[in-house]
Amino acid sequence: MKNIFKALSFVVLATLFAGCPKDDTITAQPPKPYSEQYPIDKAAIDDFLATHYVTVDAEYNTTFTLIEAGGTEIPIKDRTDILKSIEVDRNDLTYTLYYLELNEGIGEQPIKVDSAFVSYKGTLFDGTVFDTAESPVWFNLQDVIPGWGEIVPKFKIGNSIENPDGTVTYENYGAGVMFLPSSFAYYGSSIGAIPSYAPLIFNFKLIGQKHIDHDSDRVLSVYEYYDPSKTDGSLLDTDGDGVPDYLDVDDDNDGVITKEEVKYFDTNGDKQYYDFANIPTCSGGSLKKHLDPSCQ
Ligand SMILES: [Ca+2]
Ligand SMILES: [Ca+2]
Ligand SMILES: [Ca+2]
Repeated sequence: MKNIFKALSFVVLATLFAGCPKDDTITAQPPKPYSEQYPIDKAAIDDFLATHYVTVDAEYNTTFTLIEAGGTEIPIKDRTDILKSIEVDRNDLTYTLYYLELNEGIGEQPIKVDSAFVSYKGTLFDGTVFDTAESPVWFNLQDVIPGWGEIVPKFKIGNSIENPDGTVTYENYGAGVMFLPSSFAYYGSSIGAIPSYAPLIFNFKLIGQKHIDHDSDRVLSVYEYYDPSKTDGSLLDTDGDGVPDYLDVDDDNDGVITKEEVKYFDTNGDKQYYDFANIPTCSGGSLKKHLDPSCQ
């Protein structure tokens, strides 16, 4: 499976995600309680998944069609081959987020605070397309609607091939569809064609990703974001000072900043920084030295 994007026809149609659309008017309704709105969104999503079937083309573009009375197509809710869900705690509620895994991808996987290079089509549940980017666009997943940060990191990027004519061929990339309750989208805001409290559908392709070093300590956040000893998505805070490692410039609170602890000098005497896997442990210790206050 592959898809060709014309690299030169790079058009950004993504103003919706920047939070300040150029031409669209934003209006905000008085906020509804999340506990009131989620059951409404969930019913709409469940109904959609029960009454529609999906067709997928060779480039992972999707079409959703209402199953006619007597129709024998398989509703999305029964597509156990591609339908997946995760549970996410937010606003004191536990949400079920449904998504379709059309292709997992083969390469690197962003985390929710990384940047992702994504093409997408956003639709309302009545089929209205409110935004589309056929060529991929870079997003920091922290800056866009919360659903993207939950679902996009479930996928991996693919590989790219530069063609002699300047185009780039992408293949084996992650591709999916997310069905988002409004609290994982724009909630009470009405933006362009998106009404307030609208659950949204995004068909997306994860073409590329960049791991970010949020605290500039030369350790990428992908290695210091989650606490590996927990399975609930807790953030890693090695020194327990309330500042998670990905934002803490001195992760073990030993008075020596992490950037100093992960540097070394090569045989030419030039300063280098260890790749994460190669950061040494303290003598006799099991923790990498920037996480172990017993050595610097
Ligand atoms: Ca870092
Ligand atoms: Ca800390
Ligand atoms: Ca330190």
